[in-house]
Amino acid sequence: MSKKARTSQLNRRDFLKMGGGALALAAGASMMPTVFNKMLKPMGILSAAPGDPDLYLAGTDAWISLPGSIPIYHPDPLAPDGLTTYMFGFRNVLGMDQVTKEAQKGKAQYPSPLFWIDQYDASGNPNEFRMQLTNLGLSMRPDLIDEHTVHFHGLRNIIPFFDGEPNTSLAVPIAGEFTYAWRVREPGTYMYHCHVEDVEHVHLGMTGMVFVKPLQNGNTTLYPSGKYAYNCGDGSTGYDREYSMLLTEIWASAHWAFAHVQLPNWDEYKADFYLLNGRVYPDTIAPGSSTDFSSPVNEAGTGDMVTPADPNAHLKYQPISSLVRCNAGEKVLLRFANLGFTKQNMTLSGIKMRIVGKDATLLKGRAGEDLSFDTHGIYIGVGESYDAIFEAPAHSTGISGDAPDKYLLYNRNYSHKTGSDNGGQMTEVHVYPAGTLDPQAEPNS
Ligand SMILES: [Cu+2]
Repeated sequence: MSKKARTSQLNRRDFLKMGGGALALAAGASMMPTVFNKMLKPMGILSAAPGDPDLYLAGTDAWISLPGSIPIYHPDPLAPDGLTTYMFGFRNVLGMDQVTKEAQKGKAQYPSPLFWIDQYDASGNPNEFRMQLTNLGLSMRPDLIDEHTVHFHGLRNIIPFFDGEPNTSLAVPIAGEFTYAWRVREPGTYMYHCHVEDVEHVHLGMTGMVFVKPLQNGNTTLYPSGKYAYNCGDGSTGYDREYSMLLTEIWASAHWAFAHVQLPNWDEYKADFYLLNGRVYPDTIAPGSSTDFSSPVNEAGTGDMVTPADPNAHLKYQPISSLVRCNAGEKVLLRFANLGFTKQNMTLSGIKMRIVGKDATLLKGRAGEDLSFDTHGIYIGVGESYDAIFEAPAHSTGISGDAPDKYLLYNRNYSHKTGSDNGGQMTEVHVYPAGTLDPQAEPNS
């Protein structure tokens, strides 16, 4: 992604004219007095350097589709046709005019948009990533005036101001605007989520993944693709294709409760659905939309999410596919993260994975010793991330012809896959004969 030129400063006269806190109201928002007081000081400081955002998220609500039936909660009788489950979430509104942006209220996606950042290079190109956040309110719950934030989970050296934890920082009220600015020095796999009422807003769906790309990228002498998970120095984290694998959960009655102006009792938490990138198998292997957050593709005219072709129209607000496609001999990076409330084990049957990173840290010791390891399955705790690279095995040409060989990637806890008739955290790895597929254009494609 190319960096845009930034207008780094409001001029001094504009700043004095508007006054610190008044900038919070620049979008024409009317706010609760308490919210205004809370935001007064920080907004004035931040808005001195607005710049163009690399990504523009809007917090709102949504309906998604999950299979099966759980009387009386699922499908929710209030859900629009073809959809089943009430959610909170984010939506990428980059490039939309004000009217189109506001029309996205009630049209969040799940999980939240995937995005990626180049590692900050203090001596070279200063790469500062800017994420603007607004809050469109909740279409189903006009009585709830919850704020939203973005907490960049695992980001080191962050100042509280950009941390998204609302008690020590600030949060964005309905119609408010705030721009986060990050310089990330540690490459790896991260996640993000809203931190307001975080059990609620995380469980209701305000969760997504972030990749930080290492400075070593572009160096083709260590690995031909020039793409690496980390600054490994030896090509050991080189890969040809990469896939986010975000693990989350849905407790149907809690989602029903929010749609029906009730409060769930979180003591009774029991997930009904275990999701991979916001879907359950076999929806996980259905095609997805583009993940290029810098030029989001939306429905012409309305700015709504694009409706997938039949038979996948029900996945309109669940745009991320988990189908792994690769050529024999290629290296594939699986970026796992868990933002559910339960530890999981993801197992790849028939192919060894090499775990090269954990929690955005290369698995090398202080003296450079190799701490990576081979495994078929990896336990992923809540809030943890793992980077796994596998080499696609030879294709069984002669037995399958040109059809891909298929391997399963699944949660080995079978109770998380069956129960009701949902399929859970499972997807497929399709290995094609060498040279069949073009190079990957963007993650998860
Ligand atoms: Cu929120």
